[in-house]
Amino acid sequence: MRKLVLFTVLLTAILLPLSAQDGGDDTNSDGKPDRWVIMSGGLVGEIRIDRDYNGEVDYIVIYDSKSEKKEEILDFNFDGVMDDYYFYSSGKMIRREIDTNFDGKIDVWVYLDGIYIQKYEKDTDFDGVIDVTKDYTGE
Ligand SMILES: [Ca+2]
Ligand SMILES: [Ca+2]
Ligand SMILES: [Ca+2]
Ligand SMILES: [Ca+2]
Repeated sequence: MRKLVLFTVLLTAILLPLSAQDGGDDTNSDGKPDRWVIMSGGLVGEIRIDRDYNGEVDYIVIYDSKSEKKEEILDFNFDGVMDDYYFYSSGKMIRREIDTNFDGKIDVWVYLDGIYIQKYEKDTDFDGVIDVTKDYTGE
């Protein structure tokens, strides 16, 4: 009997923080959650934010196992579809992918070394085929 009580207490202790996390934080006190922190292996794995408080996540930051920022995803025009992707390696931005016409498909790819652009590719007519490439590394 004693074991069962202990088990129940433990279970409650484990479940409570989890369910609170699922609900997210209400940072603007409007009664609706707008910030979610997803833990992974005891570390923050992901943060999701609803920047315009409409109930839809429009900004996500993903961290790697060393707590370094790995990826940032943004819904720039708040239409519910992510359109701006930032990829990082060792704290430096290495790539950015943008859906500039908001049709759900990436049409600009930028390759960087931190702040310096090395190369970019564009699909200017949005047919899914890259038609402009500029490489700064070979010049
Ligand atoms: Ca809120
Ligand atoms: Ca939103
Ligand atoms: Ca969007
Ligand atoms: Ca596009």
